[in-house]
Amino acid sequence: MLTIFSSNHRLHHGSELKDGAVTPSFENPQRAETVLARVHSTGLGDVIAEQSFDRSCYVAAHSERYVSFLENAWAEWTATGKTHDALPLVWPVRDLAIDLEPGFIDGKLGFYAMDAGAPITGGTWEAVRSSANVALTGMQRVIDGAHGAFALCRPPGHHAAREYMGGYCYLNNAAIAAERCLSQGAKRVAVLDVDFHHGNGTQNIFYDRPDVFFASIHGDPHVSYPYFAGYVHEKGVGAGEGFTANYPLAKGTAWAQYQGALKDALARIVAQRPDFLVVSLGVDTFEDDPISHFKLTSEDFLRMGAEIGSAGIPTLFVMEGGYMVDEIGINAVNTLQGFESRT
Ligand code: Q9C
Ligand code: ZN
Repeated sequence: MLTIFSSNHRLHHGSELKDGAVTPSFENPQRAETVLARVHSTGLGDVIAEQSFDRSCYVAAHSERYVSFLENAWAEWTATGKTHDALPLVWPVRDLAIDLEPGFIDGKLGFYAMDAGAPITGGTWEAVRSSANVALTGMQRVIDGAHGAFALCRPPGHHAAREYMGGYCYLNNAAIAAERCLSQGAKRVAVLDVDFHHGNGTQNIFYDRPDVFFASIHGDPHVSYPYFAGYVHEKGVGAGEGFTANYPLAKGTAWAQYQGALKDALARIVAQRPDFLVVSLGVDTFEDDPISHFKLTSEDFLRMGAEIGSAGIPTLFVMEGGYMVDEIGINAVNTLQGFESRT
């Protein structure tokens, strides 16, 4: 299987507000390097660099003003004399003004963020743009006839919604890839999100649409980040009603319970007869992940990949989360090898 990788990911390494303290982000450059090393050591296939794509590819999944914010945030932040990573401090919740973009960077950061987990540094935009281009390059290969490809994206994307960042995510790489399929003539696309955390951003982008079916298997939001999305009753709205499926699972979920949700999600995806499948591949469902609490083993990722492969749909895998850096490469590549074993 072909892998797409950009060394520009190294330009982004920030801090997050976690447990009441600002600390180096769990989402660090070593993650992508560990996965890349495993791609090489297992002989998974060729590794190529990303191509560049027009800005309009990002605006297909995000608002114009949000993309402009991402492009300009660091310059606006440093123009005020600040030198640390930019993190938001105030958010427009419930009855506050949610439609008026503030004119000053401190306000914009809260306006365009769901949490203080997506820092903006001097290299963030370049890394984020390259990560989206990695997904677009991989998607184009699949559109052009490859049965599978692996977009080794970093930063990840699935918490980024049409108009906000959060949870280490800025541009929604999986959603941008799905939009690419549609702009290239596909009629229907499915996105399967197997990251431990609910893919709230992807759900947000496609919630009112029937052309992109979205399924997410994740820690129950009653007790797990992102807390405010991912419940079973969230099924889409308007023309998109019935085109979102959520599978919240309990703390401690192991393969036996996970497999049932995965089979159900894949059966629903196959029933849509999508032209392409995008998999948001987070491996933070691993038993030793430091910020999650499912109990999948490294062998379970082979099984997960095989289940996905049995759907028989041309598939782009997009790297999302996974924070146990010693094992992230094994678990990600096991999923891809499991997929290939069924194709
Ligand atoms: N104690 C992804 O996996 N922090 N993002 C949660 C819980 C946010 C994860 C802290 C986790 C975001 C792409
Ligand atoms: Zn995650």
